Amino acid sequence: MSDSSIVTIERFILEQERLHPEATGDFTNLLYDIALAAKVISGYVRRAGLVDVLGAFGQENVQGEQQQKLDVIANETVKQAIGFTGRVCVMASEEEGDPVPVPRERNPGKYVLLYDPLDGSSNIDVNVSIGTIFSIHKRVSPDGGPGTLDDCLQAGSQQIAAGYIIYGSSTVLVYTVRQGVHMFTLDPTIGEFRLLNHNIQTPPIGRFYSVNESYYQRWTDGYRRVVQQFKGVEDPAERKNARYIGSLVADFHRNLLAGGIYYYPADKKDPRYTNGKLRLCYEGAPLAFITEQAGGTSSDGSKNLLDLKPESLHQRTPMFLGNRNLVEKAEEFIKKYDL
Ligand code: FDP
Repeated sequence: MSDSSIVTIERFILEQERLHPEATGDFTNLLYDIALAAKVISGYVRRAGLVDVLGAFGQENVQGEQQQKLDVIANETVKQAIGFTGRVCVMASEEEGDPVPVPRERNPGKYVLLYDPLDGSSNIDVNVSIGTIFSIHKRVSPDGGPGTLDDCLQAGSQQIAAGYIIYGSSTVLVYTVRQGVHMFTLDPTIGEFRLLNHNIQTPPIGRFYSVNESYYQRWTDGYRRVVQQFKGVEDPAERKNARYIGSLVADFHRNLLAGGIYYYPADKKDPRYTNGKLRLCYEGAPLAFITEQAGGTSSDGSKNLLDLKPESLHQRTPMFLGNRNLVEKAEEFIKKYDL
């Protein structure tokens, strides 16, 4: 048995905290709280079909999308696991219209949590991998008072941590605190996340491209050229393999480990998606932060996603995530044909 097989997330996070003698432990505990929420959500996902958690909830979320029962359960789980601890001053969820304040009876803490409780939820009923994504900032509003919208609307470059949990063939938690990207698997026999891999670097050569090509007719010329490039239309040596699950965390995770590019373009025909479908705060910024730490990069077509300061909580943005050379190649085409 290798040593890494007995490193739990608690031990790993604690060892990282020791590198910062000034740390109060609040941040470490916030990461534990997230791991706890992940275990609870994983429990629901694993029992899907056995208990009544599948299917539509019967309401639309703030994005006008059908909420699934598991979306609602996951959202409540994160709120319950984190809202009462006094470690955050405000939260923002993809499933909620406004920032989620911490309960009145709790002292607001110094951190801000933004999260997508269950990404890819349209896949729940067909047993495809889904995920939770999170992003942590330090508050910018004065200590002690309630958190504000400004705390939530910070550029991705200001994140102090980001991560995701993928509920797939196993439950895997990936996170970064600006010191590499680390990956843990939930061991169901002991109920603990165990270290699987630390300091993950994405392979230098990207093997995959991931995009929903059924929207080809709705893309600008630049986005079409990008996909032609990855199909090897001009130069067969540039061809990549296509892989698209349609569940962002799963698509991102595969490309992080195997190398590749994920992209979700702007849609020039559907007025809801003129800036693409995915959200900057809950999807783009945290995944951009992780990809950057793993040696990749991100873009909205011309700017690094981490440099975008959101103007609203649920702002959407086109996005490219993955191997640096592939993202730069995509930017080149957008610049040449669209700008
Ligand atoms: P979903 O609507 O199932 O929640 O976050 C939005 C998202 O999933 C991503 O996980 C996924 O990559 C994308 O939508 C899939 O959208 P398309 O069906 O338009 O490709």
